[in-house]
Formats: sequence, C-alpha cells, structure tokens
Amino acid sequence: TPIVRLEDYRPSDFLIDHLELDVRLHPTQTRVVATLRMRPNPEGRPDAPLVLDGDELNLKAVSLDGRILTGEEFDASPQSLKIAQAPRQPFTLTIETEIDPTANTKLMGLYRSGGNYCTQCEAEGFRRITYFLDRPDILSVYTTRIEAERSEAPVLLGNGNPVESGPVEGTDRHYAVWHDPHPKPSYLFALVGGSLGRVGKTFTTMSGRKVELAVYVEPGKEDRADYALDALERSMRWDERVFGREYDLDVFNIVAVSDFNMGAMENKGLNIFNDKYVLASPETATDQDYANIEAIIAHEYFHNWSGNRVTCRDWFQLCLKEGLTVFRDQEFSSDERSRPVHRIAEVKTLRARQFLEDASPLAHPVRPSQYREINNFYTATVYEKGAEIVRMLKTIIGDDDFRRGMDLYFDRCDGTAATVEDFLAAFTDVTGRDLTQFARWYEQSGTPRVAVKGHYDEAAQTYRLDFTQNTPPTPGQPTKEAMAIPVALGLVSHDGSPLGAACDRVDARGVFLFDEPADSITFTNVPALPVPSLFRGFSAPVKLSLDLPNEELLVLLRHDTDSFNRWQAAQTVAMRLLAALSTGAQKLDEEIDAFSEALCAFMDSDALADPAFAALVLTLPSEADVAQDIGKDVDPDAIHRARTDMRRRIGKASSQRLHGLYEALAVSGSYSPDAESAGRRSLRNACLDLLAAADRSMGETLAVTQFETASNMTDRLASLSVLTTLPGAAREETLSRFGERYRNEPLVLDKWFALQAAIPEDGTLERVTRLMEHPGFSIANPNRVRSLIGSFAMLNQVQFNRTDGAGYRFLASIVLRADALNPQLAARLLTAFSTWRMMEGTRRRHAEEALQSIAQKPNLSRDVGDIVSRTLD
Ligand code: BAL
Ligand code: ZN
Repeated sequence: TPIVRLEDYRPSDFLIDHLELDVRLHPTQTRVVATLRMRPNPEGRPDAPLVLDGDELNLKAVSLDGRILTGEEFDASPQSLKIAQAPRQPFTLTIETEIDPTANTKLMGLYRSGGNYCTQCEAEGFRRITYFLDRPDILSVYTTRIEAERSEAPVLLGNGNPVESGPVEGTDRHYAVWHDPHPKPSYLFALVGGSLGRVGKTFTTMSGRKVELAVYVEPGKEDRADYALDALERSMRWDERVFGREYDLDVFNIVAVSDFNMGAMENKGLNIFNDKYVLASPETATDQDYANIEAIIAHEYFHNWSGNRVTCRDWFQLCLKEGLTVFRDQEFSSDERSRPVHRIAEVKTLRARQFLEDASPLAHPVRPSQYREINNFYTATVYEKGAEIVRMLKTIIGDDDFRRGMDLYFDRCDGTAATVEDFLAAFTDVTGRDLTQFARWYEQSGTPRVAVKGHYDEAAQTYRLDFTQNTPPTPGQPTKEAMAIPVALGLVSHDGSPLGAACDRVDARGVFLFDEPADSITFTNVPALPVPSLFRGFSAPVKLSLDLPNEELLVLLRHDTDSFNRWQAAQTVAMRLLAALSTGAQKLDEEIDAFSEALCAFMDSDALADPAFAALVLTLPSEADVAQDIGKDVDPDAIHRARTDMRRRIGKASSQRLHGLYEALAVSGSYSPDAESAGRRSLRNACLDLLAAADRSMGETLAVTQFETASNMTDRLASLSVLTTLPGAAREETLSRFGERYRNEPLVLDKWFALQAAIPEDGTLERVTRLMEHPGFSIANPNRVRSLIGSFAMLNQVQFNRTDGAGYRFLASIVLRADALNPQLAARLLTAFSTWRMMEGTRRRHAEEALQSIAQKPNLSRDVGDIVSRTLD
C-alpha cells in the first residue's frame, strides 16, 4: 500500500463550497444523492483532472450542471470517480450512489447499530457514503435531507439546525432537513435515523442565546442519560468561563449507539457516542464510568472549537485538535474534581499507554511524517503526549500568555484548516518567544530520559543539580536532539520545614527550562542537605532517573508540598523493589519493611484527609508498569509473583490500619458519583484488595459480604475484582450470580468479561474461549471484543504471555477473524503485541511466530497489514 507523506501535501485542485445531500434510508439499499457546488481552487493546478474519493461505493448516476454524463466522460470505480475534463469555472456535480448499511460491519460510513442508522466519518468514512474530496481542508456548507420509514426511524437527526420536517405524501415515510451554516470538513458529517428516547434541557449561552441540548438513547434508558446531559451543560459553561468559547448553533444533540469503534465523535452539532460513555446509573456504572462519561462528553463538546471551528489541514495535524482537546478535557476534569488526583490518573495512563508505545516498534512522533493507514494514528502518542505538549507550553509561558495565545489562535484560525505551525505561531506572536526548539516535541518520537544528580556543599551552603538528557532511538529516528524540557522543581528539607533556598535559573513559577544536552543549576542559601523534588506535577513527559536512596525519596512522600511528587516518591520506591524482586534479588526484607512502615505512617496522617489520593498511594505499580520498567528479557510470571508478594507483605504489615479504614470509610445513604464519595469508595476498595492479599480467607469473607450488600456497581464490581484474585468456589459462585443478574445489561457484562479475562491463572484462556460462546458476546461488537479479548491481551500479563505461546496464537486467530469484519478493531487488538521484543527469549520466539502467521495471510486489511509489518520491523 502507498505511503502518504506530510512533505507531499498540496492544496486540492478543486473546492466544494456547498453540499446538498438527500439520503433515503433503507436497510440494504440506501440511496444518496449528493449535489456538490464546486469550483477550481485558485491555489490548485490549472489543468488537473477532478478525482473524487470513494470506498466500496456503487455509482448509479452522475451529472454535471444538470446534464447526465455518459460513460466516456468519467471513470468510476468503487474507490474513485474521475472526470478528466472538469470545468474551469464554478459547476454543479450531482452524484447518485447506493449503499448497504446493514452489510457495513466496518462501522465506518453509514451503518446500522441495534436497528438504528448512524454514521462515523472520521477519518475517511464519508467516502463510503458518496464520492467526495474527502480530506479535512475541504470546507463546505452542508444541507442534509434525510428520509426514512416513520416506523423504522421516527427520529431523524443531522448536523446544524433543523429546518423542516414532515410526511412524504402518499407513503409511510417521513423526512427532515438539516442545515449547518458553518463550513466543515466531511469527516464531521453525521446523520442518525432511528427509534430513540430523549432527555433534554435548554442552555443559555454567555451572550444570551438559547440552545436546545438533547441526549438520545435506547428507549427505556432515558434515566441513564441524565448524568451525560448534566456533564454537557457543565462543559459548555466551563468552556465559556475558562476559554471564552461560546456554542454556535440552536441545538446540540448527542446520540448513544451500541456499536462504535471509538469512544465518541465530535460531528458538528450531532455528537455520536459509544453508549458506554453516555449511559450510567448507580446500579450499572462505576465511579470510573461516571468520570469517563464526564471527560468524554466534555472532550467532544470542546472539539466544537478545537477541531470543528478550527480544523486540521491534513491528517498529519491530528494532534492539533486531539492533543489540544485532551488537554482541555483534562483541565475541565481537574476543575470539576481534584486536580492532584486527576493529574496522577492522567500520568498513570500516559505511562501505561504512551510511554509503552514510545518504547515499542510502533513509536511515532506526535505529528507523524508518514502513514499507510491514518486509522492507526489515533494513538496515545497523538492524544496523550499531544496533550502534554500543550501543558508544557502553558507551564513555560504561564497562564496569562497561554490564554492570550489561545484567543489569538482561535480568532486567527477560525473557519480554517490549520497546522501545528499555525498553533505555535499564535504563542510566538503573543510572547515574542522563539518556539523552534520546543516544536521538536511534535517531531521527535521516544521518551526523553533525564538523569539528575545532586551535590551539597555544606561549607558554601549551596546545592547543585546536574542534569543530562537523552532520547533513545526510535523507528526512523536513529539520533535525537536536545528537547526543551520544563522542570518544575523545589527543595524539601528532611523534616519538612521551609527552606530559604534560591536559584536564579528557576523562574517565579518554580520552573527551570532544561534545553541543553547537559546543564547544572545551583541553589544558594541551603542550610542542610535537602531532597530535590523534580518534575512537580509531572511537568514534562520524560523518564527521570534520580540517584537518591529510598529513605530520601520517602521524605518526599511525607513532606513534599507537591501531591504528585508525594505519590511519585512512593511509586518510585515500590517500582525499585518490584523490579529487583522480579529479577531475582533476594534480600530486600529490610527495604520492604521500611516501605511498609512509610505507608503505615502515611495512612495515619493522610488517609482520611484525602481518600482518593491515599488510594493512589496504596496502589502498587501494575505488572505491565513493572515489565516496562525492566524493559528487556521480561518474565511476567516473576513479576506477578513479586507483586503478589509485595501486596501480601504490605497488607500484613498494615492490616490493623486497613481494617480500621475499611470500617471508617463505609458509606451509608444513597449513591452519589461525586469525586469525594468516589474517593472514599476507592480507598476502601484499595484496603480490601490489600487485606485479601494478606489473608485470603478473611479477604474472601469481606469481599463476599461486600458483594452481597453493595448498593452500587462500584462496590459490587470492586468486591468481585478482589474475588477474582482468590481461586475457589466462592469466586465461581459469585461470578455466576453476577453474570445471571446482569445478563440483559451488555455494558455490565463487559465488566464481567473483562474481570474474568484478567484472571492470572492457567485456566483463563479456556475460560475466555468459553465466554466467547456466551449469548452476550459478539465478535461484531467492539465493546464486547475489547472487554473480553482486549482485556486478556492487554491486562493479563501472565496469561497472554504464556510460555507455551498459546496466548499469542489465540490473539492472532481472533485478529484474523475480526479483520474480516472490522479492520480498525482488529488492528487495535493487534497492538497488544507491541511489547513482544521486551519479553524473554522463549516468549519472544512464540510471539514472532504468531505475528508471522498474521503477516503471511493474504488479503489483510490495510489497518492490520500496517500494524503487523511495523511490529515485526
Ligand atoms: N475525533 C475522534 C474522536 C475524538 O477524539 O474525539
Ligand atoms: Zn478528540
């Protein structure tokens, strides 16, 4: 397949100013008449043919300025429509296609989900509806007429504002016309037709305009949409307050569907959501689900400015909208919840997903320079690292200049398809700063390593920090240049008393900009040996190696003013111990005891004051985190044993306290998903986990009791999760009761699939295979597949990486099955292999064989072909 390169970008030869779409919905024969008002692009080539994109399209007729074209005047295939002699002045092209939404299992373009019609067009799905210049720099005004059987699709929704609707005389059909006045790229097109329940409210914008907000869900589930609607209203208010951004249509609609490749999609005025990120009730959703719904509702809404009003010139600029919008949704969640707790959660995700990707054969820059399949670039790097870049920019230039730069960017680029350069130019213009070196964050892949050494000079009362940085080689990038790294830092005294130390290299906001391969800074007026607190708030996405003994790190857990680094200190110590235990170190008893003692002291001083934070401190790095830290010749069984042993020892050392907290944190009264209540539940459940690790039979008793008395899904699922670590009759019985109770709740069954797939025992592969036969499972539904198969491959380190290779062969077979239906889903599952090179030799050989077995298959999708070849490279 051809490689698309950023350097080859050129403007389109034609423009489409207006598109009128007439879509007559039918389960297998949907008719689409597209009327394109076009003209040559003054910036295009003067003699170029007109070539429109298509994908699996069936052309019925094409006419130019009202005249039906004969076969000699165009060249059509399912993939393209070419007119060699297109007019050199404005013209109207009318194209009629027929599509089959029922047969569309790729879930791209127009398809059916649970009997309803819906669309997904990003990145290149619009070409599966009609022939078009399906590229994000073609901005057009859309008018959409949708027609359907009234009984089949009583609700008809499109982008923009509703214009008119009514019956189609003499038939059982009806229609609706929608008009979107804001020129947009085709990837933001959407329509929905179906039988849907609705919840809604009126929102008044900051300038006093009324907007009708609505969330559409499966009829009967309306009460599960209230939280999403509330999150939408809060998001709109927040974007006005924090970024000065107002909504720009009369309606804002959200539709939840059950079959969806992504989390959700920001189509103009008509967001379409994976129902997992809309539907919530205390009985079916966990605290984490509520938090995810809030974040994703916000994310898609914020795209209205960062993505829709200002869109991307080409798909290489994907981070321009995604990184920025993730940053915006992270800020929203931090304001709505606890900022330090949210920051820790963000960094955990970043490390687990993006650092992993950056260290794998799939590593790529935040702005890639080439791709074979753009769907494979909706990655943690583009999203999460992209957000970190925006955050670093804000850290470097400060809050006020950041806001002024954002205002300039939105003003200047409104209504255009922009680039990363346009984004950075706004901040350069506002601050006068040269951001050339900073821009390397977009171009250079790999996670920078920063090593720091401290030197105290008692006589001079100075403390010097020596910094070095380097970024490891990644695919296509053998050598790297120094990055501009903002280091938020401070010094902490051993007893926590304030230090009067000062350093002129550190700005008023406490940030040192480290932008050389090596540099040193010196603090003066330091009365005693301090402990450095570096990268406060995780001020840059780097791996830090700090030459500091455990007991000094634990001073930070006790005394640092920066919550993130308090947590980080405990994690660093835990990681050192886990990595050492996993790679054969024997004599760590003293170190583990000291760590347990520090955790006990922390529980006494802090646990009840901030339970959500305490839960994070008490949770050890995951097995996957440890594997990543070890980085080569990884033995997942050894890591599992080490982590189980550490949990047991910490649990034993603190069991009195854990019991006390478990009792003290019991919540009575009705369930509320707010952050504070959720924090209490998360600490209580973290205590349960450690208690069960320390004493299996007591853990089982507590977990079963909690399961039986739980008043909400968070507590019920947490107890079931603890039980999955305790093999035996109680576990199996509880699992089957849960499965029975929720047999008609697909989103809850997903949790049940995921828990079982993650059981770190030899029988799990057979269990997963058996669950694939469960009536609630379907290989065609992305949520089901990700829950059962994805959890096995991504979360079950020991069983996916079985020494006999059975886990790898299983995943390979599922990837091939899924690829025939839904290439995006298959490619996503396949990325579980991205860690194969860091495994020890036997596993590595099995993984390579499994990957080769995929690579050798004929007719792989472009999605899977691309991932498998890069993974093997
Ligand atoms: N644009 C794809 C879904 C999202 O990131 O919002
Ligand atoms: Zn997004």
